[in-house]
Amino acid sequence: MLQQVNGHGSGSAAHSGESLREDLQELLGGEVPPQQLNDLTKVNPVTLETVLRCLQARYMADTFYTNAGCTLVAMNPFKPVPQLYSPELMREYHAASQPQTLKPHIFTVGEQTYRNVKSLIEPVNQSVVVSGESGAGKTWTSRCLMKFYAVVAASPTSWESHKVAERIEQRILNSNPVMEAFGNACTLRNSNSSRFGKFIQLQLNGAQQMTGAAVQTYLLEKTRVACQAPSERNFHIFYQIYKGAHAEERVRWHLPEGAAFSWLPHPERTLEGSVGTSALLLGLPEDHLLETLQIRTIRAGRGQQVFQKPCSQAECNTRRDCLAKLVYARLFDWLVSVINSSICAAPDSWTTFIGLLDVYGFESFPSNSLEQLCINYANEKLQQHFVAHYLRAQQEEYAVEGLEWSFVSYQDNQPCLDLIEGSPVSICSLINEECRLNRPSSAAQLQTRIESALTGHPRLGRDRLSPEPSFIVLHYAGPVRYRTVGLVEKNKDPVPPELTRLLQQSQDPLLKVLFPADPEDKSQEEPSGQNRAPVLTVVSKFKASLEQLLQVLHGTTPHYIRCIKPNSQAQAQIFHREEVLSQLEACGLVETIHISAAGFPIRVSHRNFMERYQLLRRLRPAITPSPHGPCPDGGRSECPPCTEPATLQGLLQEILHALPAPLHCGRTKVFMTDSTLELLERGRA
Ligand code: AOV
Ligand code: MG
Repeated sequence: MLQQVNGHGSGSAAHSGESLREDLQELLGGEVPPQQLNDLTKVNPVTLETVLRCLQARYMADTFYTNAGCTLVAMNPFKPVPQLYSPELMREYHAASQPQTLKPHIFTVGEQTYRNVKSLIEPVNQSVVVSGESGAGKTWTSRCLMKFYAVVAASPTSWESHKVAERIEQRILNSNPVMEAFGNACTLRNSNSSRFGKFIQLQLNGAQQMTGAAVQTYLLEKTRVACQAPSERNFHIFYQIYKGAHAEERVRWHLPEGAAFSWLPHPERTLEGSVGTSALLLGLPEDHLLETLQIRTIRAGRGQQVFQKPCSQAECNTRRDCLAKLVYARLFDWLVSVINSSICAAPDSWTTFIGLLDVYGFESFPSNSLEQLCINYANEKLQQHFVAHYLRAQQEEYAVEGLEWSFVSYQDNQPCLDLIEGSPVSICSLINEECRLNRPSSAAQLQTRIESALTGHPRLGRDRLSPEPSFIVLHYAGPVRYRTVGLVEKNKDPVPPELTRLLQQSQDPLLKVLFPADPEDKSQEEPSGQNRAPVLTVVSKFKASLEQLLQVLHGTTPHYIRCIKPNSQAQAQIFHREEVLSQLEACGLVETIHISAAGFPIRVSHRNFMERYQLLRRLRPAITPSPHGPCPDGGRSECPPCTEPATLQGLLQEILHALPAPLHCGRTKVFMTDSTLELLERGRA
């Protein structure tokens, strides 16, 4: 399996194939069959250093996937590896009687989830949570998994229905490039960085064929439309249109060859006079557009009289940017709804789903604002889901069920979440409070309040040398410094009602759909002071949508893929130990391996176990006699919630005696490893 390294690493990262082989042998204590390296639970002893060395050796030998107990570690190859994603290989994993025995791959996870939707694993719906920092390979992984399901869950044999199935699967896959065009952009970390979160629910019917899908998106980074950090870019779609338009389209869209646009960063070009063109393209009268951008309408005073107030140059610019963000955000939502209506299955045509979660990864830039706070907050939430679901719940359940277990301690990120979203005081609550108070010097006030209310919090830091007001959050994946200036305004995300009304008057067919006229709208102008409606802030909305997502995830059996970025230059064959180490530490991989190595990931209620494996009793002679005795607490009479103790006990005893693999009976559930489940399933089959 270890091939000669065919590239050149840099500096200390470089390794020859020979020394890697030696490393691995030393690590594993002599000549060990290569397949044992496939799972980090087999590395002995399991420490950060040994895990790191094993991953490095595998990476340099072009082996990018490694099991780590319940999770799959996916190293980004940063080069094309087409043979790793061929339809033939997909079919091989699909056809395997025990896919876990093949080389670790995302297809193993794909196949496992696909089999689980029909098995006794509770709950039946499955989810794959793909995590990792920006540029680690989450979107790539999700795309490959979708292709995998499109192949293995393709439907039926008859030509008619095959055509229908193909259409649906193809449509689902085709939605990817469209969404990436509008929602991805080049950042300092990743040239195809997802600027929105995505949860796609692949819907399956009783015969496990994909009948449709539903996409849910989370918080598009719409500020990018009007403003990008140095060396970053706007959403891909603008460059694609610019490059792909043919002559006639260029005329129609006012896109002359070599034209300059201030929102599309390009080093050589400068801008300048576009109101007329904008008005034309927006289907609005030029004077009306200009007036709305330049004059603010407000109501003030006791009688709520209407005033018109000219805007300063800076205010005009803000209104212009706001208009662009408004149009783009509605366009994106509309696009998602169009995609959903073309791929969604009829409610009665599916029974189970496999959910794929691909969100924006953890980010830390030289300057970080509300966008990064939300992105990193989402990543904290997902890490907590993992901690709660796997590291904590798994171990607590062993205790409750009466299994013998020595507790493995782990890094809990709850304190960081308390700092960000907790009550009564947290960063989010303080930002929201400043929005509500609507004070002129909100950034300074916010800085003071964070310092007075939260200083001393174990996850809050301060950069005393920082030239601007800021605070540091010590995230699970590393510290991030956030600028205070701009947070409150971005959180308010104010949309002057005149702008919406302006767009409602557009003659453009698409804008008419995006901004339908609202006959009920009486609010002709912006109310002032006390009359403002309470604002539903960006973080409040985001928090609510994250909670909804976690609810969905809680109703599924989760599977975790940890994408790791081997270097920050996006180069093949370079493994930066420090960078990988901090990613391994951040996600608690070593603890995960310890718990997985000793644990029993499969748990089935007594009743389900009975129903499914009853028939194995008749097959007893077909099962090899056991080298080990009965389970210590297996099926004894003290299984109170079991409805049929005697029968269960009998069944368990028989199976336990016959099985060459561990099976443990808890108070209400039977616990086992993947390999035991596989064995039972084979017996059944
Ligand atoms: P991300 O989704 O984790 O970042 P991507 O999935 O976009 O990262 O991966 C970044 C880049 O790495 C891709 O554009 C590919 O060039 C390369 N890459 C990733 N996985 C593979 C693979 N398996 N084989 C070959 N190349 C790969 V972000 O969305 O920024 O958090 O917001
Ligand atoms: Mg991505």
